[in-house]
Amino acid sequence: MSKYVLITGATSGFGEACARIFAQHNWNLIITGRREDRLNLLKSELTSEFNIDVISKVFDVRNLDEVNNAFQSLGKEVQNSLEILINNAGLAVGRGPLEDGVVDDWERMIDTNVKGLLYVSKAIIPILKTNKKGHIFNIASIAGKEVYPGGNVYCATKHAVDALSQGMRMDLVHDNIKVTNIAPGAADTEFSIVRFKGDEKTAKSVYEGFQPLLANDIAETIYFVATRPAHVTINDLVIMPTAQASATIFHKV
Ligand code: NDP
Ligand code: 8X3
Repeated sequence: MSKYVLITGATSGFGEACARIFAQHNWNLIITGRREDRLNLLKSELTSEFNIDVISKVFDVRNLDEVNNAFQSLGKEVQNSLEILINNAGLAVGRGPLEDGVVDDWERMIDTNVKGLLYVSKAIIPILKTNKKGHIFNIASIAGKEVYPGGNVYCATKHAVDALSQGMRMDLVHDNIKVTNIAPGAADTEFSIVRFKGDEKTAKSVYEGFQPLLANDIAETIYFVATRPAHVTINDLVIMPTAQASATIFHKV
């Protein structure tokens, strides 16, 4: 049976682009997210175009029971062929000084970016260990390498992802499981629309005056890393728009 890649947050942005690129290379997919309509559309498009198996699982990564139920129902054959987990589901909500922060925004970010990634990893790592090989990609951010004004809680969650990538690598080195931390700079996905709660004007302004990364830039990189020889692991990648030098320094025209 062909190999499976499991992608969380496949309904838009990096996750959807990863689904497309792995499908193009004949990988079977397990795609997840909360928006069932989008998962169904992607599933029917990729199944018919590439003649692959696409399993879609609708759940919220913040809900431990939903995460465990989703993966308990994976068949043995699928589990045996699962090679890659892309921990991508995540979000920023709000940007501003800590004292003005909305507690519910903080909880959404911490519960999704940190606890959700942990729940999914805990469910999937035993499968990879049984298979005696695997590759976990954790989508962190430049916000996991640097902190910027108003980024406080989001940056903290992405620093946590960076730390978890390092910790997983140590825990899994004896199990032939690769762990790659991916840290992108500004990428034009639905990220800013979500961050600014539907305020399209503010979201658009984030990407004005320079060429941001596109979702496919990240997907291509992940596919490249995933297809290195068995003895080669790329541990940690910072991927920036050419016009971005740091979390806060942009060349805008
Ligand atoms: P998008 O908003 O386009 O995609 C986010 C994905 O995460 C969606 O598929 C969404 O699915 C899923 N998701 C969010 N919350 C949950 C949840 N509670 N349960 C399940 N799925 C969830 O943004 P990006 O593609 O840009 O973001 C992907 C990752 O990349 C995130 O971790 C983000 O922090 C990170 N990142 C983004 C950068 C950028 O500039 N765009 C730069 C660096 C890192 P659904 O809503 O259907 O549940
Ligand atoms: C998303 C990029 O710069 O908003 O992680 O933190 S940034």
